[in-house]
Amino acid sequence: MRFDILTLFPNMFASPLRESILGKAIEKGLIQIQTINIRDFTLDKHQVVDDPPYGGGQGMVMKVEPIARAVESVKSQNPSAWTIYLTPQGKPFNQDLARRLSTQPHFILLCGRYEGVDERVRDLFIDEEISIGDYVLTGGELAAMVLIDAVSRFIPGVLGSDRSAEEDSFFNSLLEYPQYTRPFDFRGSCVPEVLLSGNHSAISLWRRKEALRRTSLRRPDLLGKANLTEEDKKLLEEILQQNRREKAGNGI
Ligand code: 4FN
Repeated sequence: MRFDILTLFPNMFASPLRESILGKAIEKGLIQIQTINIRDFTLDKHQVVDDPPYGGGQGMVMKVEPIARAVESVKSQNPSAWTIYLTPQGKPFNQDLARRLSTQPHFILLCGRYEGVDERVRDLFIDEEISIGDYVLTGGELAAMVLIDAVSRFIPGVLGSDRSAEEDSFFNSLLEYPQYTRPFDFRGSCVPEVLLSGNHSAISLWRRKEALRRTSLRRPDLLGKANLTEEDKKLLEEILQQNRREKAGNGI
């Protein structure tokens, strides 16, 4: 899988994408990441990439011509590269979208700066607009890195050979269960006994219940998407009953 990143700040991408798992994936040739400086595609002496907006108003807008030439330079090598603009106006990024994108071999990722791009960039060059969340950023670069990280995990071989992005699919739609490692007793705070029991089915059941408990408490919206088994529904009922008892015990 190949990512061509169109940005005014190519140096931002150097370290974050070359450390750890993604760094290994690049070494193995599983992913290729190239940054393209939009400024290199200007034709004027001062290499101007921004201009004030028609109609007035605050800030600057990214000019269409340098972006057009940068996109076309990639497309001349591969006309079917999928071009994504990272923007707060895009469809919300999530794990389902990351999985769907992971079937594409080649992306062009356009990162905005200032007040964003001239609208004609969208009309003429963008296949899909994606947002990583509802907050104000200074640019689309960090959003592009989030997308690359989440999508690359789905490529076979990027995660260790003993691990795939879908392997944890039984748990993928839920928040994670609590994890512990040594020591058993840290300042009087101990590891739940079931995890030391060696009883694997009891451990699985405990983990499933804790994952369901956390999800129902912190992100009940995620339970709607999870395909819950009859066993899960029983566990959730136990959790709700437990919560009710605790409330009654505390309040009265
Ligand atoms: N952001 C909002 C409303 C209006 C503007 C912004 C904003 C960077 C070029 C876009 C932000 C968030 C998630 C790209 C935000 C993303 C960006 C993203 C992004 C500079 C113009 C800008 C209502 C969401 C708070 C700045 C809301 N995912 N403008 O952040 O690129 O990809």
